[in-house]
This record gives sequence, structure tokens and C-alpha cells, in this order.
Amino acid sequence: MEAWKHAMHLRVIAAVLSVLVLPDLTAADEECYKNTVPEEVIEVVECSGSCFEIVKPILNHFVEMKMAADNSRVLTKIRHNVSKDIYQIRLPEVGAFKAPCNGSGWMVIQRRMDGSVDFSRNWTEYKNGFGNLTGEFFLGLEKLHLITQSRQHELLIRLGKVDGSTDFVQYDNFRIGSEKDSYLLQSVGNPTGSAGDSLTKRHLNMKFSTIDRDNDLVEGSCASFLGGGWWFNNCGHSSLNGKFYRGGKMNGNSYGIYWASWNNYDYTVSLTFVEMMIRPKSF
Ligand SMILES: *[C@@H]1O[C@H](CO)[C@@H](O)[C@H](O)[C@H]1NC(C)=O
Ligand SMILES: *[C@@H]1O[C@H](CO)[C@@H](O)[C@H](O)[C@H]1NC(C)=O
Ligand SMILES: *[C@@H]1O[C@H](CO)[C@@H](O)[C@H](O)[C@H]1NC(C)=O
Ligand SMILES: *[C@@H]1O[C@H](CO)[C@@H](O)[C@H](O)[C@H]1NC(C)=O
Ligand SMILES: [Ca+2]
Repeated sequence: MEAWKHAMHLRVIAAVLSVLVLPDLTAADEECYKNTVPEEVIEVVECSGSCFEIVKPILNHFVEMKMAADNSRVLTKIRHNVSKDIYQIRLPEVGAFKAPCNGSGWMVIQRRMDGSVDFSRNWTEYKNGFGNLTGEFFLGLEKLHLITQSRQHELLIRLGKVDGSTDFVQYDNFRIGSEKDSYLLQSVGNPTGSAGDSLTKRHLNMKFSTIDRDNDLVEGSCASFLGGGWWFNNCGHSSLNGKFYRGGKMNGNSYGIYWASWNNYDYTVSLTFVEMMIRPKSF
């Protein structure tokens, strides 16, 4: 197809979608987050790899159409329902930043799904956040600290294995200390969910560690050994920022992404999907 036709085609799709697909914000959307301001209208950009700039809360099937409209790209199979609706969030204590929300009040703070982003990062990067909000990313410890100090938050962790099985665990009081306290995991609260609790026993009250800042309790560095930052102890029962193994199993001598209580403490299993989400607790 000629480029201009392609562009027209896309404009038409965008126009149709802007009428049909983009809903008014529902009460649930507005819940994510309080003071959330949706961004401006959808922009159509020339088709150079990614046809639409994602500047507006979008729906999953919108993303699928976007990919389908662009013949030059192979449609990626999305195994899991990830939350691709990106919002501009304004919180008085944090300022403005962007994050995906799932339409039911949950804001995604971390995601692993395809190994496309390197999580072996230094302190500054974990502090400020890194990655790609429509794919893999970490929101940043400073924001998490400010957000979770401002009011009580729930934490939801969704996990997936290479065989397609999924599970979750939810905590009711997730709170992170300040940088002065090395972003200590101050509280997680009560766990529910059948993936089990792989935080309380070993990680509560632990400082965050990264490849360049070793705050763990072993000789050597868990963050370097496991390839990602976490609230390591010795090293502990979970490491959701660890090395990504596409095959779902560690190879060599380094563990991957694990949540031990979900796998009978078999540390050779490496998860291929993780989403960590938070939302203000309502009483
Ligand atoms: C994704 O969401 C759809 C619609 O809500 C649901 O039918 C499907 O089971 C979900 N898939 C997964 C893997 O959660
Ligand atoms: C958002 O995520 C929660 C937890 O997985 C789920 O219960 C809810 O249905 C999701 N909302 C949407 C609109 O997908
Ligand atoms: C952290 O990593 C970033 C990106 O690679 C780099 O620019 C920065 O200098 C690093 N900071 C430290 C303190 O090593
Ligand atoms: C973000 O990640 C998604 C999923 O891996 C990928 O399709 C997309 O190209 C990435 N975007 C950028 C800007 O890297
Ligand atoms: Ca150490």
C-alpha cells in the first residue's frame, strides 16, 4: 500500500475508534488515580514501526487493531491481559508522571512480560524508574515511597508461568520508606491469594539493594547474583526484578524471576509474567 493511503487508512481507523472505542471515563477509571488527568486526544503519527502515539487511555483491542493495521509488524501474541491504559497522574506529593492503570483503580508499578528490558540497573535507575510503560518497566522507588506514605495502599501481584498458568497474591498495607532508609520495605500487611506469601518472612524491613548498592544480609550481592534490585535478605523468597528466562527455567547458575511460595520453593522455575499493582485502600 502506498504510504499516503496507509496513512489515510490509519486516520480513518483512528477517527472511528475515537468515536466508538474511547469511552467516557467511568467511575472506576477515575478511581485510578485520584487526581488522574487523562491525556489529550489520540494523535496519528506516520507509520514508522509504531503507528499511533499512545497518548490517551486506550483499550487492549485498540492496541491489537493498531498492530493489525500496520502490515510491517508481526502481531505479537499477548498471553496476559496487561493494562495498557496509560494515564497522566498528578499527585500533590509526587507531581505529574505517567503510569498504566487497569480501569478498576489499580495502577501498575512494575511489569515483566517478554524480557525486552534489562532490569540489572543501578540505584539511581531504581530510584527514578526505567523501562517502557506499555511493556516492561519499574515505576521508581521514590514515587512508590511518596505515594505509599501519603495513604494506605494495597499491593496486588499477578504472576504467570511459561505454561500459561497464572496466580496472584494481594497485600493490604504496602509501604516503602525514604531513600534515607534505603527504601526499606516498611510494611506489606496481610496477604491473601493462592500464590502464597513470599514477602513477609524474609523481605519485610529489608532495605532495597541494587547492583551498585548492596544492602542485603549475605556476603556478596544478591542484586548482582540475581540480576535485579529487590528488598533482599539472604537473598530471600522472592525476586521479581530478576533475570528473565524465556524458557521459564533458570539455566547456568543464576536464578531467574521467582516467587518461591507459588512453586514449592523450587527456585529453578523462572516466571515469565509479573505485574505489581497498587491502589489506595478504601475502608
Ligand atoms: C483476559 O480478559 C478477558 C476478558 O476480560 C478474559 O476473558 C480472559 O480470560 C482474560 N485472560 C487472562 C489470561 O487473564
Ligand atoms: C484490574 O485488575 C483487577 C485485579 O486483577 C481485576 O480484578 C479487574 O477486573 C481488572 N480490571 C479490568 C477492567 O481489567
Ligand atoms: C546509572 O546508570 C545510568 C544508565 O546507565 C548511568 O547514566 C548512570 O551514570 C549510572 N549511575 C551510577 C551512579 O552509576
Ligand atoms: C515497549 O514494549 C512493547 C512490548 O515489549 C513493545 O512492543 C514496544 O515496541 C516497546 N516500545 C518501546 C518504545 O520500546
Ligand atoms: Ca551483601
